[in-house]
Amino acid sequence: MERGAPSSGELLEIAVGLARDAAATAYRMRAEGVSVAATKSTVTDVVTAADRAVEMQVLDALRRLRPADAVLGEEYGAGDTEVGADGVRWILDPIDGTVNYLYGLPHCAVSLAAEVDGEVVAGVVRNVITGEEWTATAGGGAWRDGERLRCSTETDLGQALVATGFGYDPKRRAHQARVVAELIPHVRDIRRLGAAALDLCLAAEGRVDVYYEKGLAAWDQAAGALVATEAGMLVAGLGGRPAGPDLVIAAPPALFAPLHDRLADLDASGGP
Ligand code: LIP
Repeated sequence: MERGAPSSGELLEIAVGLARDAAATAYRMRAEGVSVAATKSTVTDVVTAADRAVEMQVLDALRRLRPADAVLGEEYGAGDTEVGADGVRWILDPIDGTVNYLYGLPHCAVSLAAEVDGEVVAGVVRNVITGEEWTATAGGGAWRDGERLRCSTETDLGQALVATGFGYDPKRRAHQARVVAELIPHVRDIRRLGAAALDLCLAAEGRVDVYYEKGLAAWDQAAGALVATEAGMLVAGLGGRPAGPDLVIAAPPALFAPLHDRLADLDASGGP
């Protein structure tokens, strides 16, 4: 960590404060009524006024608190190669699970991670509706509401509850559905909850055993992946690659290889 960079604890404190304010704004705007402001990659890839308002709120606050830092946000981007003077970049998903938010399903969250010199060192995921809050720092463990988290101890893939998701592109969805159809006879069951950041946090505390998904952006998984890792999970892609848009796999050590190999056989990182 470069001299002058704040500690991961200091970055987490900033992240938690901003995430709580952001979640409060998203909650209020939901109560006031929410509608689709625009669509992005496909007609089902929606953005609401709340996604934009929350991102602007966090961006403005970071510009006040840490003007030299870079911010990569889902809605306004910011040129993801820029980092600030002391190597800090923030990675923000203002509302992960936007479709759930639109439909009023209580599985949507503000996700904010702090990266120093390319390594995510602090992260918070706050459920907008339930108020549940997961936090982690690199080497400092994963926590929810003051309780230290440990992932599932399941060792049999056949008994594993698997969370996963589908993209917005119909061709990709068809490929992902084929993978799920082939996988489902070999696991306990599948859960499609609709927000990667929360899915990773639920996996971190064993409310599902494993999670995988193709097509995630950095903002979908940065904070949740740190929470999962600090709870004892292995979080990676296929073939020794890091977790990324090709595939994110999060599993306890005993389940990582069997899940990895099954997903590799099913070409889970392939398709459109
Ligand atoms: C969502 C992810 C989810 C995925 C959805 C979507 P968004 O992010 O969190 O895991 O299955 O297709 O990408 O669009 O709500 O920020």
